[in-house]
Amino acid sequence: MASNDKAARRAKFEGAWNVIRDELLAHFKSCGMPQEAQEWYGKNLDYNVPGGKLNRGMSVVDTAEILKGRPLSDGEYLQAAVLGWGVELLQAFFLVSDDLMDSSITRRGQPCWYRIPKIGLIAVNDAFMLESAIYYLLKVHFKKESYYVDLLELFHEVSYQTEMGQLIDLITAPEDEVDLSRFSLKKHSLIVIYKTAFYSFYLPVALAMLLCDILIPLGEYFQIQDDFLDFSGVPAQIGKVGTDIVDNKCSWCINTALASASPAQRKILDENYGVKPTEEEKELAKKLSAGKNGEEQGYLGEAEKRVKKVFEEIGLREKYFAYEESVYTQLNTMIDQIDEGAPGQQGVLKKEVFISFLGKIYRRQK
Ligand code: DMA
Ligand code: MG
Ligand code: MG
Ligand code: MG
Repeated sequence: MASNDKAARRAKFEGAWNVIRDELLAHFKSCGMPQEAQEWYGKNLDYNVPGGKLNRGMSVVDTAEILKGRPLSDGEYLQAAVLGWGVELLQAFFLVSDDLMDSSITRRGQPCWYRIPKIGLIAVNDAFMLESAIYYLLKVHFKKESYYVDLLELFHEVSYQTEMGQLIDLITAPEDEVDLSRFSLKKHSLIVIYKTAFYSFYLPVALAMLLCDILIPLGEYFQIQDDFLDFSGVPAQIGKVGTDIVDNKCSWCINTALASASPAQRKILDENYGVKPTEEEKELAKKLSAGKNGEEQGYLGEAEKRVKKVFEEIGLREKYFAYEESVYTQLNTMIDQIDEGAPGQQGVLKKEVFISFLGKIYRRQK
């Protein structure tokens, strides 16, 4: 990546911070907070959030683009940037408190926040407010998304892990009691994985995955296969008797059929979809299967047969095979666009993972 390109990406990400910062301050003001407090909160945000390298925050946006395989739309960019600045807010929350606990002097080339005159221990509450800002932003920008709870849980879990890491960091190294026998590389590894690795490397990529997961379209394809096999598969092959038609399920098959049914076919579907076999049909099925339970053998009632006939007339099988080939091509394109990074680089997404997932389900028969 050219360095000016990198600078432009950074400038764009910083531009999103201005929007996000204004949103936070406008909400704070709308709660009736006095002018003096608005200034305090504004200084807290400006001093502690945007001054770092921004690697963590920007990697949410970068990963989202890699996963999408194309530039993000304006709306997608803002959402990715909110998650990115969420990571930076989390980092700011940890750093303000870390500096207090470590009795540090400077951070990012300036005095630590708690050492600014009049701040002192109020920095504890300022740190809490940086953390809470994350959840305000998530609510505003993601409340309507299906993965909103996943985002909340991810931030909560990673925060908890980081706090565990900070605890073992602090109690392994009490400032007033040197005892090197407490140390070991194993202990060190545990400390650094918990206090740094989860929130710095795992969190940004995991957030981007929630935002635009290739595993979501893959999972969608998998379920459409399941719907189709419910109609087309025989019990000996799929290991179960399909019940979607009789159960009135909102399956890929009925919805695809409805999209191209003639009025006459539509009438048959309306009258027969979701209609259970009659008692006589069940009896007949039992007889035909010579005492065995007819339902387990997959004998069909007349209503279900009529639905299946319409599915065949509509060419559902051909439509399914066409869908399968097109989704397969699309998923392969998405996988191709995954940037694996330099060999040995940390935190990269290996194409192999997705190729193997797709290979496991492509053209599956059960
Ligand atoms: C940093 O550990 C961990 C968190 C969660 C901020 P540290 O105290 O070694 O960091 P620094 O050297 O930046 O104070
Ligand atoms: Mg420290
Ligand atoms: Mg520390
Ligand atoms: Mg350190």
